[in-house]
Amino acid sequence: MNVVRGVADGTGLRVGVVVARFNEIVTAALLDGAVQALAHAGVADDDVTVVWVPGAFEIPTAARRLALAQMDAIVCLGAVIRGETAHFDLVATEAARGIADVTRSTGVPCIFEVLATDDLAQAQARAGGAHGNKGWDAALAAIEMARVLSALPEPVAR
Ligand code: INI
Repeated sequence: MNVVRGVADGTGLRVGVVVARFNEIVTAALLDGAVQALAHAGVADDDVTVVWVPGAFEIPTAARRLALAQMDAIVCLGAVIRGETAHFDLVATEAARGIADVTRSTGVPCIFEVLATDDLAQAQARAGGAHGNKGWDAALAAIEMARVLSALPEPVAR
């Protein structure tokens, strides 16, 4: 039996982080967590590229560009908070759909950490509060997926 499991070693990996400015009080905290986790896992500072975009809706566009620029993994960070505008659902849905599309179409792992919460307190609880820092978790997931993919056989044309 062959079992593939990603190790939490980021040495030599190139990781992109796309972060939305909207609700920056939350997303900056997610970014802090992600950057700390990448360093903790051995990703070199020079191998991390952080890209700020206006809002969660714009994350997939920048993620695609980074994926095509030979990053090993992309961490996507945003915070969509219900009640701030009527298009909460549209922004949250399109961010999720767009990120999923980038990861599947490019084969580069794009980790989805766009919080979708009812209020600011719920978001802050997940960005360095009572529920930990989801940015940290997302960065470790990015490393794990990069390692899993690099351990799998190369695809063959069928
Ligand atoms: N963008 C977010 O990242 N979070 C939100 O909560 C949000 N709300 O609620 O509107 C939001 N909107 C902006 C959107 O992501 C785009 O930047 C904007 O529509 C321009 O395309």
